[in-house]
Amino acid sequence: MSRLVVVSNRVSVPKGRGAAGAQGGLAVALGSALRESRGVWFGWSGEETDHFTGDMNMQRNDGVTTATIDLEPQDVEEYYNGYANRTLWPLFHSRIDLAEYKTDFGRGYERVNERFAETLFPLTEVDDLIWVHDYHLFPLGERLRRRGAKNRIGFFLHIPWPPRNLFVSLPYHERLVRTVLEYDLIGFQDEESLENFELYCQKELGLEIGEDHCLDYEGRHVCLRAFPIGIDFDEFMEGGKSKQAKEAERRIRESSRGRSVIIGVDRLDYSKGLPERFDAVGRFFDTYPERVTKTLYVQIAPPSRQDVVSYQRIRETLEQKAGQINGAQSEVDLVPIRYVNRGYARRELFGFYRASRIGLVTPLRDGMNLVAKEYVAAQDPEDPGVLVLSQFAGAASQLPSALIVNPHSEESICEALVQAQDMPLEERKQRWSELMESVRANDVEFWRKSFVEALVGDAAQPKG
Ligand code: ADQ
Repeated sequence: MSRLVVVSNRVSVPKGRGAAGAQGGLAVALGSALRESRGVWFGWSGEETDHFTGDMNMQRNDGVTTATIDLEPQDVEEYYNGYANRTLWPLFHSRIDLAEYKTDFGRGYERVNERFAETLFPLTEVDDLIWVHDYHLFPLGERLRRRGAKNRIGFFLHIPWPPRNLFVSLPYHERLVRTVLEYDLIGFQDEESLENFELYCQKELGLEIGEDHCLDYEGRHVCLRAFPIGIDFDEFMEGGKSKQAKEAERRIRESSRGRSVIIGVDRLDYSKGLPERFDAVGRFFDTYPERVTKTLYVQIAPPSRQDVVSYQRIRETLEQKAGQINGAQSEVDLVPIRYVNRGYARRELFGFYRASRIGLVTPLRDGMNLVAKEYVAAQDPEDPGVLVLSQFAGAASQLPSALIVNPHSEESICEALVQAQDMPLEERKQRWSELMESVRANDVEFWRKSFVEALVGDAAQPKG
């Protein structure tokens, strides 16, 4: 078994299965694979240093080695806040109106990827499998190759790959894609992203791609595939049995006093469609005044990326909208929207989801969206709630039994809310069991195994 080397922007220290859960699902999923292969997880510590030295902080926790580096303030500004979060994130979520194309950002991005390569390369061994994650690190594979890495190197993109006509607005787009083609395996969340990438390669670079989604590029065999990510199903379900989960469920049930609860759980990010969702809920209350006293909308949205102006703006917008709707609809003893700016442990989320009749997930663009899958997994099989899901989340193609909506359309969301509130038990059970089957089968372990097997498996094929 080859050793697995995982690289991502940030490293979260895996604590092992069953550990109380502030850690991400990815940490749990990759943690077991890293443990089994005595692997290493490499990335930025999240800390800053005056002068980059390339010194690594190596730690071993529960059988997993993590290696992290500190970055200079200018790196963080240009690479992380800049190119990653102000250029690529908006562009890849089809928000070119928010994408900033600044030369300094591009330079910082290249510099940090070089720093990653410079420190990581001496750590690697010839037969390590290297798995690079996400848009922060597109050029890393190429940087490692330049230093002589002959390893199998895979890349997985957690966010959507944008349509070609938007992507070409990125200065030096061709250079970026050519660096991506240095990986042996490139994974996307869904078929649409895969198609967008393929179309770009065919039309802009004149490359031929086989029916097996592989191509020969500069003497190497490169494969492209969709690997839809899932939740850590077993861990999530185990957490659902905890005291924390039960207590969280009780809090919502008791305080909602029989009202039908709609829940939204999102990072505070413009890609998640929150202002549009608030408007749709406002319209729902305006259109169906008799439902106001029977409904409670709980939106949990912890702030993220606070250093970026567009994130500060969206926060203000939402505070305003929540205030307006509550101002118009509240009674002295009733407030229809609870808008909460903090995160909760996954176990508590389980309880919140379970107490809610409707899971409202309406991103304008989303690579996958794991909240949709968590909502399904948390339901009571005897009395399950209804998932209302945006057609623009990667999860939509995996969860067609949800009520699929257009997140830009207030009517579409409103109608789905009415349909969900009025849905008979039999239909709810039928839809839920179809959704649950997909969530269970396509869990994060399946995702990880499929990717790693494809990365190893393709090695058996003759090159170029
Ligand atoms: P995110 O944009 O962060 O991830 P998402 O998949 O919805 O989006 O959430 C990831 C995790 O964060 C979920 O497990 C969820 O429980 C947790 N989370 C979200 N809001 C929370 C809150 N308010 N409190 C506590 N926890 C919260 C990116 C891509 C997604 C893709 C994932 C994984 O943007 O499309 O699904 O990576 O690949």
